[in-house]
Amino acid sequence: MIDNQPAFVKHDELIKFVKETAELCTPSKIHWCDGTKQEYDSLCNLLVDAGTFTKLNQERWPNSFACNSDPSDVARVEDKTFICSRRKEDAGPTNNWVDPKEMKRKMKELLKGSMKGRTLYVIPFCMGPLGSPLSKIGVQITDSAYVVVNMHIMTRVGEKVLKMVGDDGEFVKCIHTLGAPLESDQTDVKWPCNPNVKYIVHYPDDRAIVSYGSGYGGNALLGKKCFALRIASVMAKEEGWLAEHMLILGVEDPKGRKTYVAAAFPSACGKTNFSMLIPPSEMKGWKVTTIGDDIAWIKPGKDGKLYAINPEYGYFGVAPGTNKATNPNAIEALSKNSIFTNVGITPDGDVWWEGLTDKVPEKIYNWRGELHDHSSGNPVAHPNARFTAPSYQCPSIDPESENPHGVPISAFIFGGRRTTTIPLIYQAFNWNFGVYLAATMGSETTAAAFGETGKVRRDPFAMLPFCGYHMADYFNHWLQLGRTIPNPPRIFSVNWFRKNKDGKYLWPGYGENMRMLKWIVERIYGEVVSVESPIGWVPQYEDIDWGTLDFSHEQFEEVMDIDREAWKNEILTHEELFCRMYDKLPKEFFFMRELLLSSLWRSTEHTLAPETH
Ligand code: O2Y
Ligand code: MN
Repeated sequence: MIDNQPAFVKHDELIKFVKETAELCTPSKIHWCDGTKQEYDSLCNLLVDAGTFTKLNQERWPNSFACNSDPSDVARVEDKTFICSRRKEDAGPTNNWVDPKEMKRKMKELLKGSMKGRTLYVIPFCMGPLGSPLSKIGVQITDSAYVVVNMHIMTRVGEKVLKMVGDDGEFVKCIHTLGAPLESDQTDVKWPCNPNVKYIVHYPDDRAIVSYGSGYGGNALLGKKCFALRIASVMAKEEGWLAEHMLILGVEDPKGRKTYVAAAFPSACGKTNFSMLIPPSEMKGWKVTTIGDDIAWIKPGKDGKLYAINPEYGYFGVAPGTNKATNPNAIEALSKNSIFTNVGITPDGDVWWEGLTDKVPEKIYNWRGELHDHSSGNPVAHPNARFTAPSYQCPSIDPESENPHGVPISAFIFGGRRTTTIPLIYQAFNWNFGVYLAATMGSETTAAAFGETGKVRRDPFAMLPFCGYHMADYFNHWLQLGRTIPNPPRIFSVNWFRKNKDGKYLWPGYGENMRMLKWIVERIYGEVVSVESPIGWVPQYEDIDWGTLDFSHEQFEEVMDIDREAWKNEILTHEELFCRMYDKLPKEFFFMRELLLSSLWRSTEHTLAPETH
C-alpha cells in the first residue's frame, strides 16, 4: 500500500496508531500531510475533480471554493455526541455517556472497513501558536480530503508539528471516518457521509476522539469542538487552566492602553461579529482587535494574571447574516483562500447567502444544488452555512495573536439571546457572583434550533454542549481558580437581544456594542462609578458614551430595566438546572441564590437610594 510516512518519524505510539487504524479501516492509500500549499492546492483540485468543490470565479474569489453537503449532514449532532469517561458520574447529567469498553467495541465494528476505496490522511496539527507552552498537539486520521483542507485553514498542520511531537511527545488521537466505504465498481457521491449512522465519541481518559459518519464542521474538524473544548476542558481541569467557548478581543483606547477581554455566548449569538467589532466612527482612538472568535485557552501566569491564546488558526463562521455592514472584517477575511459550505452558488462562480446583499441573484443554485425558485420562500443558503477562512486575513487580527505566552485577560463577558428580563449590561458583585451568573446564563430557543420558540435553554458558560466532564465539577473548577489568583478578572453580563412589548429590539447592537465595551474597560480601571442593583453593578446613563447614537434616558431605562417579579421567577427557574446536578453543585451557589432573592425582595419592599461604587 502506498504510504508516504516521513523517514524522520520515529514516534512508536504514533506509528502504531496509524498502522492499527489503517488495519481496521482498510483504506487503499495512506497519506501523511505535510501542511504545504502544494498539498492544499492538489487536494482542492482533487475535490473539484470529484465534484465536491466548485472552483469560484478567481477574480472575484481568488483561490476559493464552494460545496454543498448532504442534506442529512448540515450541523453538529448533539444527540449523537458522547463523553465516554470511565465513570458515568464524571461525564455528568448533561452529557450522553456510554461505558468506554462498550463504545470501543461498537466503534471497532463501525470502523471495520470504513475507509475502503478511500485515502487515509494523517493530519498532524497544533492547537495554538507553534512552540507555545499553552499549545497542544493532535493527530487526526481522516478519509475526507474536505476535512484535510479545512484543517489546513483552521489549525497549524504539517511536518513542523510532527517535528514538535518528536519521538515520544504527547498527542491527542483523533479518528474520523465518513462511514462511507467505496466498492471498486462504485462511483463516489459529491458529499460522502453516512446518512443514517453518526457518532461523535470522546474518551477523556485516553485523550482520544472517534467520529463516524459525518463530514461536516464540528463533527469532522476534530481540532475544534471535540479537542479544543471537550477533551481540552478535561485536561484543563486536571492541569489548572481553562478551555472555554469564548472569543478573545483586545480594546485599544485613546490613552494607548490595550485591554483584553474574553466573552462567552451560546452558539449562533454573534461571537464572530463581536470579536471583529468596528467602533462607531466618532469614538476616536478606540479600536477592537481580534485574537479569536470561538475558543480560548486560558492559564494563570506566574504574575497571577490569566493569559489566553486562541488555539485555532481560522474561522468556521456562520455565513448567513454576514455582510459589509454587520461584519466588514469577516467579509475581508473570507475574500480569498476560503471555503464556503452550503451557501448559494451562481453559474458564473459567485457565492451568495441571506443577508450578504439585499437582492437574491437572478440565477442561483441553492445549498441543495437546485436552481433557486424565487417564489418558494426557501432560503438559498442553509441557515448553518459556513465560511472557512484564515484568521491572518482578518484586518482586525491582533498583533499579539501569535504570542506564545498569550494575552492577559482583564474581564470576562457572558451573554445570551434573551428578549426579556436580562438587562443590557451589568457587572457581577465579585468573582463568585460572576461564576453564578455564567452558570445560569441562557438563551431563548429559536424554532430552527429546537422546535420550540421562546423557551429559555440554560447554557452554562455557553459550554453545555462542549464540556467534557460533569458541569458542576466545571463550576467548582471556576470557583477554585478564583481562589488561587489574587485579582481575578471582572465579570460582566450583556444582552444585545432584549425586545420591547411590540417585539422590536431595544438595542442596535453590532458596532454600537463598543459603547458597552468602553464602560467595561473603564470599570476595569476604576475610572467610572456604577450603581448597585439587586443583581449587580449597573452603569448610570451619563457614564455611557452615547456620541451620535440617539438613545434617550427612557430607552436606557427600558433596556436596563430589572423587573423584580421577572427576576424572582428567573432565579426560581435556576433550580431546574441545579436539580439536575444537585449532588455536586457548589454550596456557594445556594447562598448566592438566596442572596439574590433576598436583595430582590428587599428592593421590591423598599425604595432605596442608589449606592454607587
Ligand atoms: O454546525 C457545526 O458543525 C459548526 S458549530 C460551530 C462552528 C464554529 C463556531 N461555533 C460553533 C458552535 O456550535 O458553537
Ligand atoms: Mn462556537
